[in-house]
Amino acid sequence: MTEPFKVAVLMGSDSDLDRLQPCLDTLSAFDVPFEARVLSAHRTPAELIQFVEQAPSRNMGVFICAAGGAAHLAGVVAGHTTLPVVGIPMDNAPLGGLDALLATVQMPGGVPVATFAVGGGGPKNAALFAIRILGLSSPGLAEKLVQQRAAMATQVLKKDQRLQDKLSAAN
Ligand code: RP5
Repeated sequence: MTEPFKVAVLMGSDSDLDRLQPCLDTLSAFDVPFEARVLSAHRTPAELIQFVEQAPSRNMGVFICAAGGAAHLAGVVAGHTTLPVVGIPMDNAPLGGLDALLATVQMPGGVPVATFAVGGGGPKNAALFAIRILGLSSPGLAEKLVQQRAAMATQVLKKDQRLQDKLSAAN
């Protein structure tokens, strides 16, 4: 059996970790193996590049990069690999993440970074997007994604039913 691809989850600082937790939790919920590292494009550039260059030989399939402020992490990673790179801009003070969003999303042509939302569902969606990429070569993961969507729809329909019941009771 071939070894499943791993996801490399990089964060620019340990101060990003709490907000990134939904990303790690989602990968765990799908049983997707990952390595999470604190590596900074600015503070540890040599170690970052070494990690990126070794990633294919260590069976990494996708990078997820979370950084705030002058967020160059995802872009620098994308410049050193042909693997897919997913960026999560972190919502740091004082600019609330707009700085990181623009730094992550405004990549020059030829160096793509799939950029997700600041805050909210961004970290979770980044994980789900990475899982969708890996699902292309894993029927088991693709099936789990189908189940996840069905479970989400069931939850929403239950909420709708509760609303309808409440409205009927009020009239
Ligand atoms: C970025 O700088 C990190 O991703 C973090 O969001 C931000 C601040 O880092 P700390 O000063 O909290 O270590 O590189």
